[in-house]
Amino acid sequence: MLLLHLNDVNEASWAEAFAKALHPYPVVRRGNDFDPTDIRYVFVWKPKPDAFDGLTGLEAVLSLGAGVDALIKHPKLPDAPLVRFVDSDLSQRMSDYVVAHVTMHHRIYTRFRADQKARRWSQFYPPSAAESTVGIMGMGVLGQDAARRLAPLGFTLRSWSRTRKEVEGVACFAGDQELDAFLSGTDILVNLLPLTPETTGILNYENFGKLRRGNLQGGPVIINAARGGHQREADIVKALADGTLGAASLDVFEQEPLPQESPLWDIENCYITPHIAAISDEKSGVRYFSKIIADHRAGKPLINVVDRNRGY
Ligand code: NDP
Ligand code: OXD
Repeated sequence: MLLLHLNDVNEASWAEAFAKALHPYPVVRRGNDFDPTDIRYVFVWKPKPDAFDGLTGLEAVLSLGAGVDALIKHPKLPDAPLVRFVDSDLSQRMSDYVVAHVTMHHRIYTRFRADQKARRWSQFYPPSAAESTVGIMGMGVLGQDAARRLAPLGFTLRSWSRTRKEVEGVACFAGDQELDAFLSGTDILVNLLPLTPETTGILNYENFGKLRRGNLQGGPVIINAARGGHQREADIVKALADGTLGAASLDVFEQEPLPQESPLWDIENCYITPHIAAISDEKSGVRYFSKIIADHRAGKPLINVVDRNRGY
């Protein structure tokens, strides 16, 4: 039996779609009449403290989110394997966000917008895409997809991950010892890391100061579409004010929703979106997790299982 436990999304709609896709396998929601020991799979998003109570027969926890940092911290998370969302639809959506913001900053939107507001005719030619380096932190499912979609646009690409990658057309850096070298050649920094103790606060003033200067007019840029815990917002405010950063695109925040009193709201060269870079689409999610359940019932191994020791 599959139990849905979703908060802040339309659980009823997901349940209906799962029931259709998995029929005749039973699908239930909180409040339905069922024996918790019969639940083999629980599909969760923002689980409440009692989400896993009584689920003694669980075979897997299924995460609506690709990022599992919050789920891993759930005090009662059972010992069952944890499967996260990995899907081409999600990757496409994230790459849409990344490409939009990279190209916007590459063409120095902030400067020309300010010129327009001031009715100032001031010609300046941005460097070509090939003369601009995009550095992707986190070269997993989403980072690699972003690289694949930025490459045909002509950008010079580099990446940073825990273990070394070999990707054609991308200069691949790996490990803490190569972080500074990675940053020193980056004009536009895209963060697609998972949030772990090692990556918490990595978008900080010291690291901003290590990015390449002089290539992108106005200063280097950061784009954070991963987690708010990666960024030190006070450092971003300072760096945007003193020119250490030319601009920032932020989809995620230390506290969400971003508090009304946050100074980030009023900063001209800070581009805020409310954690919408990539949604786990219902149709794709139901297709993905239904196949995982069906395959697992048929004796096949689970895929995209989170390594709890690594934290992602
Ligand atoms: P993956 O697990 O596929 O990739 C993670 C990448 O980060 C890997 O390349 C990994 O290295 C690297 N990494 C992890 N720890 C370190 C470290 N300490 N130092 C250097 N590199 C490290 O994740 P996804 O690509 O699927 O997703 C990334 C994140 O995007 C999610 O965790 C989530 O937080 C966020 N997200 C945000 C959304 C939004 O709407 N804003 C939507 C979906 C996801 P290695 O390859 O060596 O293991
Ligand atoms: C995710 C997210 O991790 O939406 O999937 O942030």
